[in-house]
Amino acid sequence: MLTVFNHLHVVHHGKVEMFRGQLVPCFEVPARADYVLRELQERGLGPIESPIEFDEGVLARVHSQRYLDFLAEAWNEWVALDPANVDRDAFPSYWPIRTFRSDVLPTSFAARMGLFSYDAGSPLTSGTWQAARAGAFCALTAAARVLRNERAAFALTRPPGHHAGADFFGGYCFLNNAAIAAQALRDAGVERVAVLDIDYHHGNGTQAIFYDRADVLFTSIHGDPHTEYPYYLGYAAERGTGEGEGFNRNLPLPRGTGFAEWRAALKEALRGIARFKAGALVVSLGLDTFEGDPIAGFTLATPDYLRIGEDLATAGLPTVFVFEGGYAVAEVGANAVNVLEGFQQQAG
Ligand code: Q9C
Ligand code: ZN
Repeated sequence: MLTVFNHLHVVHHGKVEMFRGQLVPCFEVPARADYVLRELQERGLGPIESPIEFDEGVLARVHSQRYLDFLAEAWNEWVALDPANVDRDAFPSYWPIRTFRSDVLPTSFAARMGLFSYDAGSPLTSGTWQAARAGAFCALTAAARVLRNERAAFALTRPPGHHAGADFFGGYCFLNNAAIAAQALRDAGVERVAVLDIDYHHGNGTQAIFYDRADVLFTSIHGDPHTEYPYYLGYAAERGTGEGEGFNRNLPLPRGTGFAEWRAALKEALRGIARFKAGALVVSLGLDTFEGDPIAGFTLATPDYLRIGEDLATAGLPTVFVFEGGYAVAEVGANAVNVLEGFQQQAG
């Protein structure tokens, strides 16, 4: 399988995130992508290419312009507040929740930081914009290759994307790579695109982006948000709105779920995708469903990921895989590549 690797991922390198009142070392670290790259090379899964450049306007197909403008300048503004900030990750301190205004764009950087985010766990760093922008291009390159008749392609990038909405970051995500790839497939003429999110955490950003649309089916299998991040979205009753009603599908599973139950949910998700008659599939490939993941609660084992890849291939669709979460760093390579190899063997 073809991999498109965002070598600029490394310039997004958070030091700490807020957890239970303390700043703790980041879980979302550059080594994650490097382990996957090494495993791809060792197992000779296929060619590894670099992203091509796109016009930045393509990002505005999914994200609001004022959010993109904020992200592009955020680090400079953070350092302008205090030169000593150059050695500190940027975090929000204020959020405009219910009854506050979000139509006014404050001059204050701190106020805009909160307007465009929803948690204190997602450090913005000196290289965040460069890495995220190149990551979006990485996903777009993978989509372009699939449009040119590659059966599947893997966008290996970080920071991840599926928690980022049209105008907010959170959950370690800044630009929604999977949504950007799905929109590119639509814009190239694929009439119906399915996005299947198998990260442990609900893909709230992707859901929000496509919630009122019938041309992109969003399906997510994830930890029950009653107890799991992102808590405020991801419930089974969320089915889409307006024209999009019936084109959003959440399959939450309790913390502790093992592979048998998880795989039954995957098969249910794939039945829905088959009914939708998609022309292409985008997989948000999170590996934090692994039993050894430090921040998640399912119990999938490394060989299970081969079965996942095989099941995904049975959809018979041109497929773009986009790397998302997975924080058991030493095992994330084997788990990711197992999905891709299982897919490749089944697809033939
Ligand atoms: N101290 C993705 O998997 N909260 N994002 C974790 C751990 C945020 C996960 C708390 C989890 C976000 C892409
Ligand atoms: Zn996750």
